[in-house]
Amino acid sequence: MAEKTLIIVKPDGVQRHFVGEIISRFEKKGFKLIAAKFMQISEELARKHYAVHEGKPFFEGVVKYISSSPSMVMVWEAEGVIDMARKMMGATFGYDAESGTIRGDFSCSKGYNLIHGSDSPESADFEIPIYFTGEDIVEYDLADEKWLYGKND
Ligand code: IDP
Ligand code: MG
Repeated sequence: MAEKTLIIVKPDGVQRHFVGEIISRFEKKGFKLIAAKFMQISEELARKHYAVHEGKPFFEGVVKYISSSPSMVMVWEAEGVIDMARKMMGATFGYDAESGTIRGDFSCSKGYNLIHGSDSPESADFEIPIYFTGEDIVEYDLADEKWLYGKND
């Protein structure tokens, strides 16, 4: 089974109408969507998700931001998806992120940066079960997998 990552279109991404744009970029890249839930993340789940940042100056702010309005929460799968998705997202702050990345193209804010993506396999293993049960994850084959990965013989 290929690697999985948790991707969230954050409240500013939903409010600014970027759900389709972001899904489209990952689809075109060739990632496989295996779970999705449109939901307002509770303060409790936000605290759990960002527990690694507890005690940092921005912790309360990011908890408030992420629970302030609905988000599109998803799991995407591909070989090497975690690093590829992070590259496609760009650097954490919109004003630092390179053009061509999601944050670089559409965000110029510090805290409000449109999207979350797991930063390591360990983070993905911790984050995915916060939002999804095993039953929510849909395993299936993409018809073009052999073309995507060049395993055509
Ligand atoms: P990442 O989302 O690129 O992995 P992290 O350092 O894990 O960045 O921070 C988690 C989230 O917390 C960021 O995406 C951003 O929304 C928010 N954040 C991080 N640092 C700051 C800050 O210095 N000020 C305001 N918000 C911040
Ligand atoms: Mg992070």
